[in-house]
Amino acid sequence: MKRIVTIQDISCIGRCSLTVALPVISALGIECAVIPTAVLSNHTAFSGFTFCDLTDQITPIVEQWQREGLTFDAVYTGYLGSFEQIRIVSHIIDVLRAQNPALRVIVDPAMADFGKLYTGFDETFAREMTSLCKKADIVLPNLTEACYMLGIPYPEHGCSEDEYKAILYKLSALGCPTTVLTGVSLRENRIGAMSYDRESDTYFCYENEHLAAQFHGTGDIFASVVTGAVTRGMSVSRALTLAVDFTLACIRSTMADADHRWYGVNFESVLGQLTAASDAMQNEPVPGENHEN
Ligand code: PXL
Repeated sequence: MKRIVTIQDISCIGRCSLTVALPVISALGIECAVIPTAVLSNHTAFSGFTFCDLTDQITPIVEQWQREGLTFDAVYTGYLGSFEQIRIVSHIIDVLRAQNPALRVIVDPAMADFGKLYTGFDETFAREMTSLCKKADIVLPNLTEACYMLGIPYPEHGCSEDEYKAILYKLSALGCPTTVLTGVSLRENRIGAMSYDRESDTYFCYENEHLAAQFHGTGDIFASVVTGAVTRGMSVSRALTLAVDFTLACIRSTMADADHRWYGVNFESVLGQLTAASDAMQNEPVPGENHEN
């Protein structure tokens, strides 16, 4: 079984970061190790929150794993709370890559959405995130995060296909071979993701229905599905398709629940779709793709 380590906060209430990464990656048939970077009472979109910083735990946890001889197939980073955490996580990527040269590094620069940075972040932090993206195999910003990382204005009224492509191309110049932009909408009532693969110089886009609702945590769900799927050997384009469809299923199930909560999506009721996708990957290896035995 593949093993991933995900490095991000645990928001005790909020259906984001570790509380979605763990179930999603597990449902995809992968062992999911965690390094919690901070414990928050709830995510930062609530009116207030407690924050217990765990920066000093990150390196000792990894050093102990080194002593045990534990290795990883992938590292997936999400919300990080400080410059120091970015620096430490960047070093950990070097250490784990030295141990496993085939390590896949997936970076979700979770720090902004809907044109605004999350509480507690500023523009210099956003620029610093680019240093982590340089070490990644796949980066998955939304449009807001991409604009902050590139230091360009957020296009309030959306983008044309060429504008999305230009953003992806500029992001890839930061040094990451595969860049994925989430929240891409080329056609009315459609939304999805677009990727750029630097080696083959090709773009890929997949959209599905755009429902008139916005929920927190969907970026974390999307990134967790992509991470799990590519670690299981899926191509990036198939992983994006699965992640777009699953994120839509989460939003649908949330909207169908009259008592739904504002702070996150009802991913629990559709998690079986990922278990099914995981079983299908086991049973129907796709020719030319790097599948497990
Ligand atoms: O979903 C991203 C996220 C993760 N972690 C924390 C957050 C947010 C978004 O607001 O506040 C603590």
